[in-house]
Amino acid sequence: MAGREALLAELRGVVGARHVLDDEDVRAGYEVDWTRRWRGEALAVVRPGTTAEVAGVVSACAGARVAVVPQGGNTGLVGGSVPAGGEVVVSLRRLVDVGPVDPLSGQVTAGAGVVLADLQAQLAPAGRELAVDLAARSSATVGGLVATNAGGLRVLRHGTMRHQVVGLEAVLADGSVVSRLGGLAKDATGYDLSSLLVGSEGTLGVVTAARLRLVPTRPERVTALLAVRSVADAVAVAAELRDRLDSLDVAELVVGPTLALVARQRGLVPPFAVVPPAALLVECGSRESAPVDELAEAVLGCGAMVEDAAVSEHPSERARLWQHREEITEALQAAGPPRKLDVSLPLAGLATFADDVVVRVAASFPGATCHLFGHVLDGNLHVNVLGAPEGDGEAVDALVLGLVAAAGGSIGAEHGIGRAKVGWLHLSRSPAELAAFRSVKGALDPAGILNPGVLLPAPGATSS
Ligand code: FAD
Ligand code: 2HG
Ligand code: ZN
Repeated sequence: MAGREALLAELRGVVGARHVLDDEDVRAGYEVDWTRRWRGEALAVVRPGTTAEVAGVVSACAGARVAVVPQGGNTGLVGGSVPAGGEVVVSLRRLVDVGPVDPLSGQVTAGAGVVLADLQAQLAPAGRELAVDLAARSSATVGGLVATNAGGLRVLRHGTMRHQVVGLEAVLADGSVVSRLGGLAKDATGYDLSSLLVGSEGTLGVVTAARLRLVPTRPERVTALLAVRSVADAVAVAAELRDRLDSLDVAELVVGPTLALVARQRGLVPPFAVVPPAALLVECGSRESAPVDELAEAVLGCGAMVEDAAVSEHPSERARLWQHREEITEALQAAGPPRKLDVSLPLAGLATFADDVVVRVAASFPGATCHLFGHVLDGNLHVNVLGAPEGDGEAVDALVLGLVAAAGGSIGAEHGIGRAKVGWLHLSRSPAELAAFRSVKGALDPAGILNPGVLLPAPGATSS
């Protein structure tokens, strides 16, 4: 207890008393994750306002042998952003500086706490944007997007967050600061620490700022919701549209039962006479005029695979079409809680997996239903299982992730491993890879104070 009080006093000295939250009620929102499956009591929540303060906080915690949980918008879906018990939560949300857009390099530097939607709003006058977009845009932060290597809705065109990061500034476990914010497009001077931190889920360093590559906005947009006959046809149609349309930004799959669920839960009316076996939400963008004819022609070229289509270039109607895709996570949470799995498959095996997993889950867990949707051209399916008998959650995960591994897929496509998938990492990573992971972790964080129990099992009780 004396150690706790001494640490709190030191933390107050670093960030100021009002940014050390140790009151139970004030801490509460930082202690439970978005899914409400993961929660734990923090020793305190600390809100540093500068990189130097982050370094001071990490040093103080390292000195006291107290673990640190970095937290951004707390929208993560694998339990990596909340404490297990006894850690200091370091909220980066006050690091909200956005530098000027460099028109020559097309880059910007943003603080870790900048919320994605705010960043896009600040970039808009320069006619540029970050290429990563996702439904959690009004809360997810730059630091969280980097730390999870977030994917989202535009990966087919621009890649994941990794591909947008030119360099990072971060605080390492000993409190030292590493910084690569100079914006050099080429830099072959050894290990790429920035890249190593991307997707490290707060286990190797606390990201304080990112130098980001931007893309020109394509504000003239056309959106279509296409009814297709099967997941196999959805894959084929999406690939056909990608090959025909330079303007294609988005191709999102929603299977029929999931379309019906989101409509029911959110009071939406799908724009089809009957709910199809699967639907594809596609969107094209242009700087001049919405490529409506181009999209229509390409869709017609897909022949009988597309049974029906709702198309619009008008913002309010486009937003209505998007609701059938973007509101799925909220709808599942309201109907659930669901067992949430985020997997990727080789594209050639995606449809077979999608068909198999539905049948196998229903057969093994009476009353359970599989809801499938995702970023189809990335081979990324979100598998949410509703209605599995109480206590069968781990068995559901085992069945689904076993099928994924057998099909040559990944058990974690874009949400990360967090606490939720630690026990399954061996299905996607070899013993040699896991040993290398442990070596990297041991070298950069020998005392194991950065997010213990996330991504890799905690080596021992280092968290308090
Ligand atoms: P948090 O949830 O706060 O943290 C996530 C992880 O990053 C934790 O391990 C945390 O410790 C670590 N972390 C956070 N900030 C830092 C930092 N500054 N330095 C080091 N580590 C840090 N994800 C996708 O990839 N694609 C999607 O399409 C998508 N859609 C979503 C839709 C909804 C409705 C919701 C709720 C979530 C969605 N997500 C999606 C998941 C989530 O939004 C992303 O993982 C996002 O990147 C998390 O950002 P955050 O700021 O909320 O991070
Ligand atoms: C999405 O693509 C997110 O909407 C969330 O990655 C997926 O809720 C999910 O399972
Ligand atoms: Zn997703």
